[in-house]
Amino acid sequence: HNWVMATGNPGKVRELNRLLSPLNVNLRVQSEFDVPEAAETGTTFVENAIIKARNACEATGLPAVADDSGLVVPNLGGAPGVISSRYAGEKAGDDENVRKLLRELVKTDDKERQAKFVCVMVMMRHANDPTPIITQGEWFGSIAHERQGNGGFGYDPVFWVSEYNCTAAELSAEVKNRISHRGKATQKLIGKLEPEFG
Ligand code: ITT
Repeated sequence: HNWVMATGNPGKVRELNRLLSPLNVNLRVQSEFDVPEAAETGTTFVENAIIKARNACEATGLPAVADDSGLVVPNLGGAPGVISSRYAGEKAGDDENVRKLLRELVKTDDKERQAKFVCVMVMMRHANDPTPIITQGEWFGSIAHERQGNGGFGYDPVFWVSEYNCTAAELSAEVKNRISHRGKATQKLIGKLEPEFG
């Protein structure tokens, strides 16, 4: 079986390749195909994940797995939320997004810096699949006062993981995958898929 990962984010691709390896499928990356950029017009992670999965199915004719994820900070009204990848603007990269987050939280105490990562995964067998498989994982932590570590991607250098006394960017890929929002969503997805594709 060929499946396409409906993402253009290399950090996600790296993690998903490992996480989905128990499935008996051949994972392809979206960049191998002519997949037009999906308009992420949803207000929820679920809506955007469905939009991306359907878009990749339509363009490739293959089953697709999409991941819509982001960081939620209650003290910022849930920001950056579904716009996590463009928090500091349409063309902003990880660096600028992290800088904006630190600026928004300047002079806050630890309780005001609580945060969670959210990941919704959607698997669609084809573009008109009436029963897509949808799972969600969350990872609770807090926002550090400055960057620490070089691993991972996105907001990892400022996502403080108290159980390990370090940021997500200082965890090994293996540990991050075991405890992260993406890891949890993927475990649930695999559980639901194994009867069909295991
Ligand atoms: P695709 O839509 O192509 O998958 P994207 O990066 O635009 O790529 P999202 O819209 O789902 O994906 O945005 C997710 C953003 O949330 C991502 O760019 C990071 O900034 C952040 N994020 C998600 N998971 C993360 C993780 O494990 N570590 C750090 N940041 C993460």
